[in-house]
Amino acid sequence: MRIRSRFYRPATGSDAFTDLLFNALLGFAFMFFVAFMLMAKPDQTGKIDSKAEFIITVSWPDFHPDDIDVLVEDPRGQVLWFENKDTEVMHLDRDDRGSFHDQLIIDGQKISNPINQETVSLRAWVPGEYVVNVLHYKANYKEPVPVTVKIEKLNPEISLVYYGVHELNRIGMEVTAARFVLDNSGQPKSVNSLQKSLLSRLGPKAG
Ligand SMILES: [Ca+2]
Ligand SMILES: [Ca+2]
Repeated sequence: MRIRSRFYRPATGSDAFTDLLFNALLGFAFMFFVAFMLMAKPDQTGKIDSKAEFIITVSWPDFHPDDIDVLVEDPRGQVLWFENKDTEVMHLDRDDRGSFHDQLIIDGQKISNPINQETVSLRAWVPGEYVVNVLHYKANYKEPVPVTVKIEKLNPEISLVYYGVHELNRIGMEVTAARFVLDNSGQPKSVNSLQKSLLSRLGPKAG
């Protein structure tokens, strides 16, 4: 690489050393660039797919320390949850763990993000039944936690498929908030809350 060609002089011992130094600097600059690119890689968590067809929002009171999880089974039997945040058609934005890891540093000041929310987007839909469960993964109090579940269809305009509040009061408690069937045109039918455990199918890590 003739980077120094504008300043060409006959090569001397010190020039060879300068070349070596310059190449080493280039190497460092390249490594720094690569490291920066890795650091600057956008964090996919918290991102909502703007092309989603349906959004499922599970939330519980601000600043509450408990960890609640959403689990969604699609018509093909695939289950989306914190151990499996992506399927072909569904995406979970993040595993909100209550107040754990909710501290932010803004202008040198440590503040707590009050929000407790997990959001599932359905990028596409397939006909059949979806099951939406909520799980009390970590409990800190004996009092029940009110968990709000909202399911919205986004296209062609936002419409509510389901809205309800479910109380969870112990570790491992799993509740089916809603089951709904999408017909061949993507229209939600027969919304109900018949209980169905998804956790029992997910192996020893669950609970
Ligand atoms: Ca969670
Ligand atoms: Ca939180």
